[in-house]
Amino acid sequence: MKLYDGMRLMNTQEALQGSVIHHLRYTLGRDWKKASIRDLYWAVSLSVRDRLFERLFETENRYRQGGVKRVYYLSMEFLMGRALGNNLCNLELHDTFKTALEEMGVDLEEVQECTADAALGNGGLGRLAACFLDSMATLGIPGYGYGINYEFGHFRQQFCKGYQRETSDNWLKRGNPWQISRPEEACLVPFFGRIAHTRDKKGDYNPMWRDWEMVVGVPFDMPIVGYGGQTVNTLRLFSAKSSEEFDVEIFNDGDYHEAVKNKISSENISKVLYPSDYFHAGRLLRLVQEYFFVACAIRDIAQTFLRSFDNFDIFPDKVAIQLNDTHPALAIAEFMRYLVDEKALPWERAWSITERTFGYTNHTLLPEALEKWPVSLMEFVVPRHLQIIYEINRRFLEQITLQWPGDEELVRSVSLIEEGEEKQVRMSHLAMVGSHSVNGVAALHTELLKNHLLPDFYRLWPKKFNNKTNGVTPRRWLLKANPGLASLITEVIGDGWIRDLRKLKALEASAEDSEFLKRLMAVKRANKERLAARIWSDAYVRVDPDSLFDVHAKRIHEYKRQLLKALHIVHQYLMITEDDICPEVPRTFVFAGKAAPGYKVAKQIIKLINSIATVVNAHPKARRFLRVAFVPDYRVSVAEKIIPGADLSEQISTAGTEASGTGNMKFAMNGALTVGTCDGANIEIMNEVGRENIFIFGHDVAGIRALREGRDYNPWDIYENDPSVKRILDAFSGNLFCPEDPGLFSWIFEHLLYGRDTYYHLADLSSYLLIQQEVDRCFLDTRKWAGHVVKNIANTGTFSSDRTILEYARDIWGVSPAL
Ligand code: 26W
Repeated sequence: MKLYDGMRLMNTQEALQGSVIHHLRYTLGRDWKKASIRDLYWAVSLSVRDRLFERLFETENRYRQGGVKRVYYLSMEFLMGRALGNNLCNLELHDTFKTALEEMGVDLEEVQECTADAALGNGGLGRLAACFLDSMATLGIPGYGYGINYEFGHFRQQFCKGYQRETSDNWLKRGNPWQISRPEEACLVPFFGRIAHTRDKKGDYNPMWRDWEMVVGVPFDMPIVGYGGQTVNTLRLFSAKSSEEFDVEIFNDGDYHEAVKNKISSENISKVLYPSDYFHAGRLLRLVQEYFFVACAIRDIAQTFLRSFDNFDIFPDKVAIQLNDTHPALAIAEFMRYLVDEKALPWERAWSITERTFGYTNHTLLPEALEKWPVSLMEFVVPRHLQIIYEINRRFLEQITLQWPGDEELVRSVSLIEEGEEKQVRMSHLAMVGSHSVNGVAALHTELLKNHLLPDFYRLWPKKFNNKTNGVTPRRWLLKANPGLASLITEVIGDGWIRDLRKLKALEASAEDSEFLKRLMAVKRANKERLAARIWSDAYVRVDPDSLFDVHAKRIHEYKRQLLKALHIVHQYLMITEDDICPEVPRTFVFAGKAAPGYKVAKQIIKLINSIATVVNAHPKARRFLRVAFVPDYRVSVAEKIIPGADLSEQISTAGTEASGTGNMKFAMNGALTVGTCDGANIEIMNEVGRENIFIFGHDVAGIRALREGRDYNPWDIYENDPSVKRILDAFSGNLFCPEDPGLFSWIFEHLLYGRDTYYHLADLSSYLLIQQEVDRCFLDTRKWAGHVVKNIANTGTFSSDRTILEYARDIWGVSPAL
């Protein structure tokens, strides 16, 4: 026994080479001489995985022996990206492996490039979850991700005549060396059925959930290694499989059921990630997914707890569950059902345990993103949970009425059930009532939550509300994505920043050091060359690395205002072609991002940008100063290439709409200057780097509110009074960018002028154009620009997800590192 426990794999070059050959021959059955690049990827990954498992067992022993409190991060999305490079980086084995493979004639970079991203998320929310897993493992916090093992991840994006085309992402087609299935820990999840209103022996009401159908949830574990390799946590993703019973005809009860018959078969549950964020469509399969996932998670969490403890009263001392938005909020009802129905706990005790266990994070203020489920749909899918939600609500409203007798308006506004033609369950209310903590993801966002989105709840429980400004992991977003910058930083201030990003502050001492600034800009230049090559291979646009790389990369949404960026480009183009004014600073405008397949305006914006690119890039004069490139299929691995090569980071959402943003942090950390509105974490970035090192423009939240409430936003005035605005908009109605398809973009003219522009593009346009002139002036003075770059990098320390996680651990979870 002792011998096995002490077993250690060697990390010398020879040992690594031996391990790769061993896996090629004996795990994969491949002859070394005939191995394909994919075979090599597998062999290398399995060799790395062996090393992870050693630490995984060690970590689990440490946690069990310590009887530690565990954190479960429940999220419908985990945008992990590629695993191999990140694991090598965190194990500090990258260089050894690289040389070991080089000696064998294998290029590690090429091996990594041949693999798909794990794209189990849409954008910010999913990537935040991935950064959090990295930070928890790095800090030695016993934290587990729980989610769905979608067979198809986020769709792949292609452009066809400038329009977005979606193709499916069959990322598991060739297997996945990083996933270990655990069929022995599969769990059974009941769905559908009805409630029998029975009584127990004492005559008390004792409802029974009957005639349900079972689905099996099979866990797949992905090891998550922290930097330095001491801790390996896991991300547990569930796949749905049918149970024998499930195939029985079940939808035979009325028209509604008939209509959805065959639509849901158990394998479909984990088939595909819903690709639309910020829009709650209320689809049956989505509700089924949400329930399936939380039911698996709760069973699993309870099982783990019961392996070490037997008294549920200490559950909140041993378990914290964090809800990543409302998508997993049914976990609250499921946990209550588990405690009351399966463990026979009295309601009050169960409720107190539940409340002390859960925390809820809100990630968006947009009303169309807020989840509400029709009561009828819930009754169909999870009848027992609906009953429990009603009981939670009854008790909650009773308490409200006691405290504020007669305040009907308050009762209606905080109720978990929205009355109306179709009664709906408000998932954010369920999440808030069932949690001891509610947090926003940036200071401004939390203030808006408290005072505008949820003022009644804030009045009820001011202490529940708290802010946790987002962060990003410096391991993936600096050390791995930008090795040139990382080694320069390490050379100057040592490598302490990798674990403690605030140490970057020490770089400020070099802000005046010409030699350092030169080297810094040489790193940027090399990254821009790499990016230029990528833009050529992926977007077929030749760009000049000496030009200013101006980047807008994120999901396409009206509130993020890609359209405002487009207006700026059109303005520049018209100045060159009509006024004969040539910009002093040539620019390369880079766009990247996907539109939800059903979001028509967002898809039109993509087409518009591609059309602008076609016209601008072909114009003999304009192309000397401007290039426009839309890089297709934005994903984690592409972000890792784009962000280090950016000079300018566009964070131009309408004030009060972007909860936080995390791309803004990644760009600043990688030495891009930000042009941004007073929105989300931009404000905190400004406070950290200093007002003089960032380009802030446009209306702030109060200004936007005044426009909205005062009804004095008249875009026509702006159009009539500002000739450059008029000219830009006329270009859209005049078919300048769609000569072959007249009228294609006239909607933009109408959209922005006829009062349907809820994101106030024209209100911010003039200050946006002005600040861009300031950007140009600054860029011309290379030394000054470089100084700003240093100030940015040096002051992004607070935006490490390590800081964020330590705050969650301290304020919400009550856990500490178990090292
Ligand atoms: C129901 C469909 C749906 C799916 C996803 C609605 C809403 C979402 C997410 C909450 C949207 C999202 O990703 N929000 C982003 O979360 C990031 C991490 O906190 C923030 O940085 C972004 O500002 C926020 O838009």
